[in-house]
Amino acid sequence: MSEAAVAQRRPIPLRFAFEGELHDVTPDYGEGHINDTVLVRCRLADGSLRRYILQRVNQHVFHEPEGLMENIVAVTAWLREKARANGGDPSRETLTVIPTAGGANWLVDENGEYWRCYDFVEDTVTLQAARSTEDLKLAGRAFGRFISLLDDFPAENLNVTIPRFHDTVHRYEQVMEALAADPLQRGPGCRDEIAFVEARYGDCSWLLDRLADGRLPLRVTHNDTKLNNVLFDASTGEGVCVVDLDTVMPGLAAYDFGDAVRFGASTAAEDERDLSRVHFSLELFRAYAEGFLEVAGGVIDELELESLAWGARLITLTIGMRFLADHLNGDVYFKISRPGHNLDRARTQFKLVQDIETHWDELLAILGQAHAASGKQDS
Ligand code: ADP
Ligand code: GN1
Ligand code: MG
Repeated sequence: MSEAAVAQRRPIPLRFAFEGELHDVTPDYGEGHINDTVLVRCRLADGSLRRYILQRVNQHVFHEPEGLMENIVAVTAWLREKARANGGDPSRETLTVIPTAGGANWLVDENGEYWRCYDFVEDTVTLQAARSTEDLKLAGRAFGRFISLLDDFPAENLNVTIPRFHDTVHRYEQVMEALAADPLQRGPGCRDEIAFVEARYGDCSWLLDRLADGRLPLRVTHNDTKLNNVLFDASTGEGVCVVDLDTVMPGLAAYDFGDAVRFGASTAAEDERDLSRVHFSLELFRAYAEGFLEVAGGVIDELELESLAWGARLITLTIGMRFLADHLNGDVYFKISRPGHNLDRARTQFKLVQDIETHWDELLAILGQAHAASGKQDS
């Protein structure tokens, strides 16, 4: 057998240029809904253990994994350079791609699966929910910094990894298509949710209309700004590293802001079944807005500020509609761990949308105050 053929049969972790000897692997690491994440530990010569994150790209979700990996390599190189220029620590402030033994940035196995590996950012914690308003403020700073550092990144160099990802009109249409097909006859069990969505059709294009006529700027955005996609420094609490870069694409600030608050400002888990526990907390919203605008406020004008509230309203609706469509389609996109899981998730999102609508004027007022407090509002 040729050397290349032998290399192809080795277990995946042995095909990356890890330091030390492979010690063990832990599958199903973290709580993401999309990729398969494996924790790899290697024993170094001095006896200590070094950790890595190994991930298989979900090709049901990402149809062009090479374009996705090119984005990640380009964006992490950019952020590493910025960290260096700002006197920061490039090995902690962005992901570091670990090459394969052959020196490539990703690996395609014999089944056509794509694998990539990152250095584990040590002495950090991942939060599934905010422990305090301070956590949300720090998350806001981390994502605000992310957008700011990529402000001058040439967006046209990025591949679009999922077309129309946060296009609310498109997501609405997908619900209606799923309902029309209704392969598992789940439609009748979702009448209230469908009615909820239908009643909001008129809202769906608020952001896209303003992007189309140039009133809102297209930026490089993360597009998946859940709290658990930030690594917080275990001692200082600062949001040091933004992870999960698969959906970094041209987008709107409202997408990143909205996705972060729909998850972070909720008083309950995304899949909470008891809806009486699910509220959109204005206190948590304020904390995130303050952190985000403290860092990114300087590049945001009055309409973009208002768009952040629309981001909260529409991205929450959008993700609720994606959960609902996936429920109707038979749970083919998001990982589930119980029957009805995606419907439960859709319901929490719609409850949050309702809360956001009820408190709309307060949200706008908080954004205005946080922008003013950042001292960077347009004069
Ligand atoms: P998914 O797309 O499935 O959400 P993520 O890339 O977000 O996958 O990874 C899942 C979890 O793994 C994260 O929430 C985080 O806790 C952890 N993680 C990912 N990358 C790293 C890293 N480089 N260092 C430490 N932890 C990481
Ligand atoms: C997925 O990969 P993860 O778990 O961070 C999804 C997001 C949703 C989120 C809902 C590529 O994010 O868009 O908002 O689940 N990612 C993709 O929890 O679809
Ligand atoms: Mg994630």
